[in-house]
Parts: sequence; C-alpha cells; structure tokens
Amino acid sequence: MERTFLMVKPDGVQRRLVGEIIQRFEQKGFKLVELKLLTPTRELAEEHYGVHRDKPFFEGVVSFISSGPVVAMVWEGDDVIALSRKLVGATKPSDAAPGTIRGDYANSVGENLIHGSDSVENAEAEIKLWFS
Ligand code: YYY
Ligand code: MG
Repeated sequence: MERTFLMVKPDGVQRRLVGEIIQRFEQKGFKLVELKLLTPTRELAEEHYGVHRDKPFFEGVVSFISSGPVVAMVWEGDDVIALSRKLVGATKPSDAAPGTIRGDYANSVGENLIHGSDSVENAEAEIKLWFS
C-alpha cells in the first residue's frame, strides 16, 4: 500500500475548491489518512520546493505557497502516487486535460490549485516534512 502527499494550494482554499478536490480522491477510492490546514512558513515552502531552487520560478512559487492557508494531506492506496498525479493533471494549462483537477479549474502555471508528490522517494520526504 502506497502513500502520497497532496496539498490544496492557497488559490484552491481561497476559491472554495477544497471539498471538490477532496471528493475527487475519495471517489477514486483512496483513503485520507492525514489532513491539516496551515499557512506554510517561507522556510517550509523553500524546503518543499528545494529541487526547484535554481529555477526562475522558485521565488514565485515559494511566496505563493506561503501566502495563505493550504490543506496538507496524506492519501493512501494502490499506486496512489502515479494515479493522483493523473487526477491532478499537467502543470502547463495548455497540457492539462479536461477531467483533471487542473484541466477543469486552473488556467495559470503558477496558481494551479494542487500539489502531488511525483515519486516514492519524494512522497516519503514530503510526508516527513509536512507531518512530523
Ligand atoms: O509537479 P508540478 O506541480 O506539476 O510542477 P513542477 O514542475 O514540479 O513545479 C512546481 C510548481 O512550480 C508548479 O506546480 C507551479 C510552479 N511553476 C511555475 O510557477 N512556473 C513554471 N514554469 C513551472 C512551475
Ligand atoms: Mg513537482
């Protein structure tokens, strides 16, 4: 049984999409095992997006994530890491297919509603970072 870290970003909370987003993962059959609402510190956001430290969008994504409340969650299920990335949809709005969360609700590469871990190693590290 696999676990992943999912987070509704500040735009998702502000736009009242928390229920809608959680419902999609529940309907897929995954199990919610941890959940908390918090405004991440800058330090936490920098650590979370550490792999992107040298990218031009690093500063923007760090300030965005720490700009308001987010919903941090751990979800469990078979192949939940890869399958939840499918439900989330592509980063680039023009690649995010309708039917995915980003495809249905996001039109910006930065304000894209939700984060999902992309590998077993990153899921473990992110769960540890956000829930310990
Ligand atoms: O995993 P995912 O969220 O789909 O995208 P990443 O390539 O890991 O980038 C993390 C995060 O950074 C993305 O969700 C928004 C932001 N970002 C951005 O603002 N501009 C880009 N060109 C690429 C990513
Ligand atoms: Mg990523």
